[in-house]
Amino acid sequence: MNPKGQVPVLQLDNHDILTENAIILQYIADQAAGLNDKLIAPMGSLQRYHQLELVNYIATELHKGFSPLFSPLTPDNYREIVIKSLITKFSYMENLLVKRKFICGEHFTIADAYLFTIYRWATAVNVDLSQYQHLKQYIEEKISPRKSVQEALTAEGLI
Ligand SMILES: N[C@@H](CCC(=O)N[C@@H](CS)C(=O)NCC(=O)O)C(=O)O
Repeated sequence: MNPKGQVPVLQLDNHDILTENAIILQYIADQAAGLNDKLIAPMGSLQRYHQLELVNYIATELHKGFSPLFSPLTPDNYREIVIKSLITKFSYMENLLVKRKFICGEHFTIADAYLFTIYRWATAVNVDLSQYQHLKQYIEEKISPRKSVQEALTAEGLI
């Protein structure tokens, strides 16, 4: 379905398809306007661009930072470099969460949904994030218990 041969891909009711995490997340948030106006800030507001800054950081620095760790072809010495770099990049999230309830501020946004997914990969590929206590607490107490998160994990066969 995705000419790029990647996930995610979202097929719309009119059969059009959307790709790229950061774009699909914005689309879903904009569709939910009226039901949940807090998933992303209004178009044109500075707050929206700050939220998208975080979504982009998660996409380009964290998400794609993991990619070499999923390949059996990655040499061990390069794997070590990648792990070190990822751990450093997660410190930015930890530092934000010292002062914030959620990654963009006071409420759940698309950036939290994305960060939760990427954080879970760390365990699978031996990236030890245990030093980041605020991040761990946020994941375990604020994100994981959400009904929609549990439903999504169940639907994906992950719990
Ligand atoms: N630029 C894409 C990257 C998505 C991506 O890296 N997807 C991975 C899975 S997490 C994938 O499909 N990898 C298979 C491949 O690249 O061949 C996005 O941001 O959505």
